[in-house]
Amino acid sequence: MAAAGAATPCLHLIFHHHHRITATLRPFSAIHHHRLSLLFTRNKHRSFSTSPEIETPRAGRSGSVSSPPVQTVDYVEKIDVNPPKGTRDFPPEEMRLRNWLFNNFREVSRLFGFEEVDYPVLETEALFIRKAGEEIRDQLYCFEDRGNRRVALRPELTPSLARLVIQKGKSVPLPIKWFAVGQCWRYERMTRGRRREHYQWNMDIIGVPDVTGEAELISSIVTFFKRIGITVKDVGFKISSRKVLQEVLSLYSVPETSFAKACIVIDKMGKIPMEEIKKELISIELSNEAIEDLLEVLSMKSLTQLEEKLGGSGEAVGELKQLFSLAEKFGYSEWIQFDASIVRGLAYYTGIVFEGFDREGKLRAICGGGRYDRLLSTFGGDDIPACGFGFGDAVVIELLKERQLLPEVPLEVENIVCSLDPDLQGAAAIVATVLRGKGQCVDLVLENKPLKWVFKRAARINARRLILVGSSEWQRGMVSVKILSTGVQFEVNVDELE
Ligand code: 4HR
Repeated sequence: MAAAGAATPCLHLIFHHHHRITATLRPFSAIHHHRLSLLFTRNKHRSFSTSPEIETPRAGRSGSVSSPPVQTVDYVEKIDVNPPKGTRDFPPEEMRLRNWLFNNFREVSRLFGFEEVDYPVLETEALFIRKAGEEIRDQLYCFEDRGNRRVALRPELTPSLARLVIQKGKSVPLPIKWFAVGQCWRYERMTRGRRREHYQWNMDIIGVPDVTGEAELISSIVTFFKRIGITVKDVGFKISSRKVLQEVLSLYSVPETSFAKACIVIDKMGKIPMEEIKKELISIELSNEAIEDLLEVLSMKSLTQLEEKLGGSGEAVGELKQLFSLAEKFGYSEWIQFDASIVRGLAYYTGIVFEGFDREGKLRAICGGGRYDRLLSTFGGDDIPACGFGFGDAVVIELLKERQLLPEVPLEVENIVCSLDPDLQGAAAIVATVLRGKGQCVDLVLENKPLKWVFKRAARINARRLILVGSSEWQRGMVSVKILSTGVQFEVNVDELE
């Protein structure tokens, strides 16, 4: 290292809070000596920390600009190489698996005629504030931005969809059939190693009031499962309707505002003690009588049993029957079962609700969805009947692992191009460009490497062909092509490469 006082310029990295790094070129002599020893100490495993007394002065600190001061350090320590708590990196193998999964999401959505959409990961907090006591609200990853706006990382995609549908207004013809695959966030203070982000696949139908909508959505998920090798032996769907609860509660003059709250409480059954559930139901003005009746209905697993209780003329039974009848036509009857205990944990569902579960009962719900006919008016828009589902990226991967159905997704670069001489690096670039122009994937060897190294790399990237650029062939406008599966080798004119 240059001696202190010498005028050797050095890259001076300043790590700021809020993930900003600035780099300035300063002469070494300008840096205080005791800090110098902390520059580029890459092998010392000191943890990175900020030093509050070292701050860059910022304009307006005394009042006019109210964003928080940015803390800086002017030494470089080895950073924590792990991603932030609860988040994941996707190195190449994981990224290939993720792309495989997402491609299946996308291909199935397109099979059903849905259009892809996306929204910002960051939304205004107000979009996600509902007053029904949902878990999603308690875990909202929200904060104030530097312009004092309350914002949140989206915990789900449906509110953004609703926002966009209202924004588009009458300019979009109904029904809308949209799908999205997006990262969603949650923030739990108590993180028992739990993840804070996941990707969710959503399909939504806006403008269809009939259960044909829900039937179509379930059909698309069944299609997806089949495509990835998951069968009716592995998973099923439990289906109910919130109208079942509505019809029971309507017998007991329960306030309208208690309905969503009751659903959120009931969704916690099996997760918290029954005594807690009852207490919470009493606190939202349900009588003991109503609670008893509710619990009786919630235990029902057959539609005939439900019909005996509620009668055959109500909407709940009617819609459920229609859905089971449509399932026969779609061909997925075996995949679905009525289960009155399914209510789902989101406040906005109004009708049919469903969830995908693994039949071994080891995993959390794989996906879930339902009808939400009144969400738009909660944002000040005109209501349009709607239904949709969310399908996370994590549980299905666990299931595939469990069933040993996880695919090998190999890296596939068809061609590896290599010059046999440093002077032919340009020629190799020409060859690679010709091939890429014809849509062929090429890994171009960018340094002079021994052939042994090239073969090893070819094997790693699963190349089918090795293209060698040697001087005698190149002088004739030719290259050597070796088919790696057979070892067959021949010469080809550069323009005739396919
Ligand atoms: C989850 C939900 C919402 C956001 C982030 C995560 Br991880 C897990 O179900």
